Amino acid sequence: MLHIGLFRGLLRYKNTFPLKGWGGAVNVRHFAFFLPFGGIFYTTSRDAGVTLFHQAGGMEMSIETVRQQMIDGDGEAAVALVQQMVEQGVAPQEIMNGLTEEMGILGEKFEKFEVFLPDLMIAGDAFMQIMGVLKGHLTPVEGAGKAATVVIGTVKGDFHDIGKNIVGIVLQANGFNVVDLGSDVDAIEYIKTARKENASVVGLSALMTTTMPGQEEFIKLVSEMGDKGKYLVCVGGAPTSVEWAKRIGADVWSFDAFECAAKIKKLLG
Ligand code: B12
Repeated sequence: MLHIGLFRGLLRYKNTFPLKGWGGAVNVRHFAFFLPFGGIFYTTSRDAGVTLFHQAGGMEMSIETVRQQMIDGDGEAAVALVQQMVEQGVAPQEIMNGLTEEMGILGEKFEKFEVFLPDLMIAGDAFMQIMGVLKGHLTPVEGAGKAATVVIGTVKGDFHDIGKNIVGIVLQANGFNVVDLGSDVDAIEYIKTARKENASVVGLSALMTTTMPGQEEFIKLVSEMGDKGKYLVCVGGAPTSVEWAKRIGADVWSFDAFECAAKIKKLLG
C-alpha cells in the first residue's frame, strides 16, 4: 500500500505519466494498480469510461487529462488533445460536462482560498479555447428545430460569460439565430434588443447569488413594458434552480446548454 501511495503522490504532481512502449499511460488522479505483465494500471477517475489510449505516441487521451490541462491553463495542448479525442469519437458534450464540473471544483477551491482569481482566469481562457474546437463538432439535440432568434446575455454586475457563451454556441448548433449581448447587461438592453430582433426567446445568465436578482428585475420590467408573452424568458447559471425560475416567473430554466436547447425547441413547437 505504501509504495502505491508514494507512487500516487509522485504522479499526482503531473497527474498523467506517459509510459511509452508499455502500451499506455498512467492516470492516477484516484487509484493506480500494477498488474503482473508490468506497468498497466487502472484509474477510477470521474471519466474512466471514456479514457482512451493512443498507444503509438504513449499519450493518454482522456477527459481527465483535458481537465488538468485546462486548470494548468495549457489551452494549446488541450485544444490539440480535444481535436484528437473528438476525431476518435468522444462526445463533445461529455468533454464539456467534464470541464464544467472541473470549473465548479475550482470555484469551491477558490472559496477555500486554495486557488486564486488568476487561476480561475487562466482556466476560463483555456475552457473557451477548447470550446473553439468543440463547437465545430456539436450535433443538434433531438426535436425539430425552428429558425428563431434568441437574445442572450449575462445580467448586470456579472462578468462571468463562459456558461452564457456555451449556451449561445449550443443554440447556434441547433439552428437558432443567437444575438449575444455579452456580460454586465442592463435589463432594458435585453428588452430593446428583443424588440428590435423580434426575438422568440431571451436568455439571462447569472453566476452569482448577488446578481441573480437581475433576472427577476428583468421579468418585472418585461411586464411593466407590456412585453409579457411576446418571448420566452429563459434563465440559468450555476446558483439558479428550477425553484428560483418558478418563483420569479421565468418560462424556462435549464441545468445546462443542451437541456436549454431541447426545452426551447419543445416550447417553440
Ligand atoms: C471562472 C470563474 C470566474 C472567472 C470568469 C471568467 C469568464 N470569462 O467568465 C473570473 C476570474 C473573471 C471570475 C471573477 C469573479 N468571480 Co468567479 N467564478 C468562476 C467559476 C470558477 C467558474 C464559472 C464558469 O465559467 N463555469 C463553467 C460554465 C460552463 O458553467 P456555468 O457558467 O454554470 O454554465 C452552465 C450552466 O450554469 C448553464 N447556464 C449558464 N448560463 C445560462 C443561461 C441560460 C439562459 C441557461 C438556460 C443556462 C445557463 O449552462 C452552462 C453550460 O452548460 C465559478 C464557480 C462556479 N461554480 O460557477 C466562480 C464564481 C461564480 N465566482 C465567484 C466570485 C465571487 C467571483 C468574483 C466576485 C471574485 C472577485 N473577488 O473578484 C469575480 C466576479 C466579477 C464579476 N463582477 O462578475 C463566486 C460567486 C459567489 C456568489 N456570490 O455566488 C463563484 C461561485 C466561486 C465561489 N465558489 O466563490 N470568476
